[in-house]
Amino acid sequence: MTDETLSNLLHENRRFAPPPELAAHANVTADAYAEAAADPEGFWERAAERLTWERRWDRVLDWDQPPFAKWFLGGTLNAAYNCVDRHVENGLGDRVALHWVGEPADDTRDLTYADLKDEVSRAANTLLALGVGDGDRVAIYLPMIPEAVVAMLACARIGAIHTVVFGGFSAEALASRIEDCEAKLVITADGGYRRGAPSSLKPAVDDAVEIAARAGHEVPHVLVVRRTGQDVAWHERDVWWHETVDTASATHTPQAFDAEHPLFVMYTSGTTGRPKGILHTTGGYLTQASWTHWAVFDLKADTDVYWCSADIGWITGHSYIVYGPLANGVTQVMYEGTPDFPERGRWWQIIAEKKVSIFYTAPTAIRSFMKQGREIPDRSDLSSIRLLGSVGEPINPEAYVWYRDVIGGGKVPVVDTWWQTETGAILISPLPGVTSGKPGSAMTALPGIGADVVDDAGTPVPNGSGGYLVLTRPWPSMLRTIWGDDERYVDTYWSRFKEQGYYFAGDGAKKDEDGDIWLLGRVDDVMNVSGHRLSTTEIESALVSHPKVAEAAVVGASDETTGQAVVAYVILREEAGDGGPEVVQELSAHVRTQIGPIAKPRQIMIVPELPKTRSGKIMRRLLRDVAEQRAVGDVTTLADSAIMELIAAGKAQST
Ligand code: 6R9
Repeated sequence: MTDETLSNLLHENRRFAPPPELAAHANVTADAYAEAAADPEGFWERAAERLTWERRWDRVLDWDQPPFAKWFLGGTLNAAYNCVDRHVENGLGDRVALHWVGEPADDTRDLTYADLKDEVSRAANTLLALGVGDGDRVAIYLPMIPEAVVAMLACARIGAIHTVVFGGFSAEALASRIEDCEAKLVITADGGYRRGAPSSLKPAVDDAVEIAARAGHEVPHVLVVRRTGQDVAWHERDVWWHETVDTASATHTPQAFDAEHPLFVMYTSGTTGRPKGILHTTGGYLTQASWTHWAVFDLKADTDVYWCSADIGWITGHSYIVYGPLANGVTQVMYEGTPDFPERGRWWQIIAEKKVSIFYTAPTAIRSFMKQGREIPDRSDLSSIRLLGSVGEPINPEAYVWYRDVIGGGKVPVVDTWWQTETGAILISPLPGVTSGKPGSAMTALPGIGADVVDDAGTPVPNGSGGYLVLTRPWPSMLRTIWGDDERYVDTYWSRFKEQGYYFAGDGAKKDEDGDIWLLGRVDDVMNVSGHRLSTTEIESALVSHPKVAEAAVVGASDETTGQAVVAYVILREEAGDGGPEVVQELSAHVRTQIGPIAKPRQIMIVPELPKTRSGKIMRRLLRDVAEQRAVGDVTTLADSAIMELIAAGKAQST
């Protein structure tokens, strides 16, 4: 990428210094950067000491055969013991681990760390009785209920490898994951609650197990939690959770496993082709998930109440609901439902009621709240909040400032955390007691992490320029491979900058004049308009900075004259009405003044919704299909597949 390419980005001069009180007591100070730079392995070794190991490692990092890393060689530990038992042994058994909030009003459950230890032990004994053991794979297809956490930890406790599949995925998607990792057990529920009504899960599992059987893979058992009480078909392979786990012994002695013992496989979609089973192992993953959770959120486990709104079927749920927070022994909120049920203020009511102090969510959620207006959160007392986090997509400066002002009372740090399923834990983020945050920037690599922005040839770009985000050093929670496909692992992540030995993240990024990093979206989201490279994020942020716009998605559609042309899909804020040709003109002019004439959209479409994956990422691929007047491609990973029909039927306004 050349300099002019992404040079327009964001005339953003706002800075938010850490609150002095927070900085004075921060878990991590500026010294950490220098310490880690001087000795990254020593730095991670100290982070690993925050965990309880049965046997200490002999060597921190084995990078003798890149890109296949081994961390904490010779060390042994049990992840579930670290997340549960050790807190009970340390006298914290009565501390609430999960304030679980069901979607139906008044359906709540509190589990202490002692409760969790009993539940996980019972579930571990049940899995063993079902013939699941060390190294076996278990697929988990559950709603956001405590049993999902228990099931994951029960696997970890006995050395079984879990693969959590988001409850909204289809039977086919579930089947392909079951087949790919040859799961020996599926853990599911009769159903879950979604917007006030029970929605079934078990029929999809029944279908998936049959699809897998036809492909030659038999699943011996399905363990079923009764959540909604709805009728389910029953097969010989099925067993009820309440008839097995609830009656099992609560005594189970965890065994220590090798630091490199596989902990889980998380499937993530590539740009094309089959989903990739990203493999994470035990010691390095738990070290970095727990250290980053403590450092980036400045966690005070004795007093904080933490809430991450992600689903457990997403990597964020793994690292920042299950492994990081529980390894750190904090009290957290876990919520089953959608943000707006039974009313739009549901999240804010939960924050007020549980006195949540640290809240972690995604830009897509923030933008949809912006759209509804601040009156809704303003009705709840959000004064308990002392830190906010964002993950999943670049956060537009306007969304950042709204989040900080409206949810954070204009005074709390916002940490914009960049990472991936593959990275296992946060790699680029402000440190809340150190960094003066810039709205829209994930700022700098955390201590112990090597990140850079390079050009096509792999040479670091100067400040003020854009290119590709790379990771220059191995890190403890890095993926170890793609399940069953080492070659695809090497090709996907390590071949683009082979010579330099860099990990290719697939994201475009820019270093600003201070050297701080701005993420610009996936590389395939970079457009080329008349030879100028433009990032979708940049134009989306310009649109979102207009007072009438709630959310925007931009794609590059092929264009006979310019190569690609900018096509924008815009959701208006409620007070802006339905829009009309004047609004479209106004938005077009706004982009022109914010970025320049080159970025002016060829077409702006006002739409009621945008197509998103379940983890909140906009599926620009589908919007590109509409923009290029093609039949819309595969919609199976959409959270709501009806949205594409709405968009196709929506008012298309050309500029
Ligand atoms: C954790 C997670 C990874 C991709 C990543 C990037 C985007 C995540 C971001 C961000 C800008 C951030 N992404 N966090 N982009 N700023 N703070 O989201 O994992 O589902 O694997 O997605 O998400 O494009 O490459 P995953």
